[in-house]
Amino acid sequence: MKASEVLNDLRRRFPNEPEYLQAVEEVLTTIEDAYNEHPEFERYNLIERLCIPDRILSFRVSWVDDKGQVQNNMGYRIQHNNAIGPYKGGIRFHSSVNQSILKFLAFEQTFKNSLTTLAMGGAKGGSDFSPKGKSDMEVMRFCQAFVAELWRQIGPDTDVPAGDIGVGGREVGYMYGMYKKLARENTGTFTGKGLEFGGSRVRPEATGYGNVYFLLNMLATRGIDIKGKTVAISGSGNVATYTADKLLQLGAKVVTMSDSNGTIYVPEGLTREQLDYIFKLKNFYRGRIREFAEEYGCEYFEGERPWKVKCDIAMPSATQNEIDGDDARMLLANGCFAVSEGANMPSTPEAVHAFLDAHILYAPGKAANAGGVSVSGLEMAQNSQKLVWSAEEVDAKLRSIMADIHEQCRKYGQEESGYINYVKGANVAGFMKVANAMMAQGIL
Ligand code: NDP
Ligand code: 2IT
Repeated sequence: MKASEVLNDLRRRFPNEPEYLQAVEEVLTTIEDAYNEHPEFERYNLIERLCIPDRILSFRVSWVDDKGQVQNNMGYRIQHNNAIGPYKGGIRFHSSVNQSILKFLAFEQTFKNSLTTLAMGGAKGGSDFSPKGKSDMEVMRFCQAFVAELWRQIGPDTDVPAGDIGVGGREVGYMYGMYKKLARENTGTFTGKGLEFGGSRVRPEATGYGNVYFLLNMLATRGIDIKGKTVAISGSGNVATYTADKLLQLGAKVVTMSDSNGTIYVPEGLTREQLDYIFKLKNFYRGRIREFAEEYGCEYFEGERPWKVKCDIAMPSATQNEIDGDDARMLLANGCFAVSEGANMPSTPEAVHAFLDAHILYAPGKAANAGGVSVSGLEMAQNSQKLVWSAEEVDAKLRSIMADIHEQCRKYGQEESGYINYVKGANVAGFMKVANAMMAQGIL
């Protein structure tokens, strides 16, 4: 089947999975030329096999809340493709989680992991459980119940989960503890673990730092210095806070952060003390970003996203489809010349086209946020070696991987005019590696 026929077929078969179809459509429309150059791919029906996950595990997770009530959530693990290495990808705990969202994330992860230069296949998992407002004990009981079901399906060379929205160091610790008890081994089947029990230095920072390193590579193609630039960030979780941290180190001005209730606006740029406050607010008190506005008396846009403020650079770091066509046009009208995605698929197709048409520097998540899973890959390597690398060593490897990903995007995405279409570059580079590995291994 031709790529466009596969897409139509998937639309017919999975009509209720809009996020999955959105992610697939973007990839299939950009790899079509590369695909057509290889008639053997069509003979092996490669695209369809690459779009449909290897398997979808879904299960009920029952746990007891602090009031003694029994709660039931859905749990999932989507093992999308393991042509180049063990299944690998995060776990998301959020009330919005459903099969479509996890399928899009597992699909994207396959291409992202291919770009990292490391040997990792793609997967994603999660639950419609929300840790927000839950006690530590409730979160622990939920994580244990989730893993009591999942543990048989994962392993250090089979499938290695990690964090994502709603899953940070606390949740990974609880899940890994339960996994270890059941599997009776210490081979590090989760990444994002605490430093005391097999975690890697720089893993918490890796997605945010990696995104800034990717941005620096993009800016270098136009001779632009990051120093003094105004950056709008969305989110205030793991990715957003470490993006802001690195930007502050480099002398950029971070003017917004947000959560699902609203956006804070600090036109003069966050200070180091203010960023530390946000970090504590979110990680220890598990509070709302509104509380920052109350503490520092800055502007707060209730129920709004950051994209109406004047900025040079936007780094969406919250969730999918958080920049729509209107937001994108507003950013462009305000002079934004670079967008580097910390979140997965934060821009709608209309927004992506607006950025590409305007020829700004635009990095899709699967390239720009690959630093997180890259350092997860380095955590797996350290666990296998039973060694711990220094922060300097991990950070240097992260920088070099992000530069490598940038180069792959340039190689496959540079147009005759010189403009680098990072969407095309990332998709074609990610696709070719997985496709060649699948061809070499036969029909499975
Ligand atoms: P966190 O849970 O640490 O933070 C998520 C942030 O995004 C919070 O501020 C949260 O606000 C906000 N958010 C979540 N859902 C929504 C929503 N529906 N609408 C508005 N705001 C929302 O997650 P991460 O920082 O880990 O993840 C952020 C993004 O980065 C996700 O897209 C994730 O897939 C992606 N990513 C994460 C990686 C990682 O290593 N952690 C690696 C690569 C990509 P609130 O508290 O109100 O929910
Ligand atoms: O989207 C992602 O790349 C992640 N949530 C991190 C996955 C990982 O295995 O570290």
